[in-house]
Amino acid sequence: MTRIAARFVISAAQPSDFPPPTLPEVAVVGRSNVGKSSLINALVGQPGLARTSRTPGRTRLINWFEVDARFHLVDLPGYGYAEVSQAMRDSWRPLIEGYLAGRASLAGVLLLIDIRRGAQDEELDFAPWLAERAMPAVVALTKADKLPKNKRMLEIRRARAALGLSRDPFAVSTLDGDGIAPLWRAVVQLAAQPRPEPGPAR
Ligand SMILES: Nc1nc2c(ncn2[C@@H]2O[C@H](COP(=O)(O)OP(=O)(O)O)[C@@H](O)[C@H]2O)c(=O)[nH]1
Ligand SMILES: [Mg+2]
Repeated sequence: MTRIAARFVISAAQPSDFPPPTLPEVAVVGRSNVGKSSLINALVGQPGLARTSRTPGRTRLINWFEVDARFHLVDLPGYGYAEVSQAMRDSWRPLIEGYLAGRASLAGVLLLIDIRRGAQDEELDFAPWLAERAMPAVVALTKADKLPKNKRMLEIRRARAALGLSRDPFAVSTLDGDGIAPLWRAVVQLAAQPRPEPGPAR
């Protein structure tokens, strides 16, 4: 595999800090601790690029990474972590939803779901929200190494049915690298595909 040149661009806590929408973006979305940062590192092959954490709910910032000077991977703060205060969740929601709804350069979303938990309320709400906005999305089930291969297949089918996907979600593991290469190809495709109706510039 050719080496991918990825670098950290900027962190933002509010829209006024977002970088200019110069490159197409793929936003990585999912519950806190689902493996967003680990997956970004695995996809670009740079272990220390995005900060991973054993303490769920720590990231409150949106982090931009530039990939091969062609597109941005965007690490969004995780939702749905119970031990985070209501006030903090109230401040996250407008940031994340504002980003997703208004970012002109957003080419698509990579939605991550822990393979052992499957799609829950947040994902079941989020999938139609994306569909209503005609937002291209790729779904990946993370931490596949936690399940034997036959159980993975079952969870792939279950998530596909629950979310009404037109194709199987990817099953990936950053631990053993399973599924990373095919997911990477899908992410690159997502980034290369212009959106039919871009929203207002932000
Ligand atoms: N077993 C396993 N653990 C993982 C995998 N990916 C991430 N983790 C672990 O899950 C925890 C949360 O990962 P992180 O990437 O920080 O999640 P984020 O909060 O969604 O960004 C860390 O302890 C990771 O080491 C995986 O594929 N397999
Ligand atoms: Mg993270």
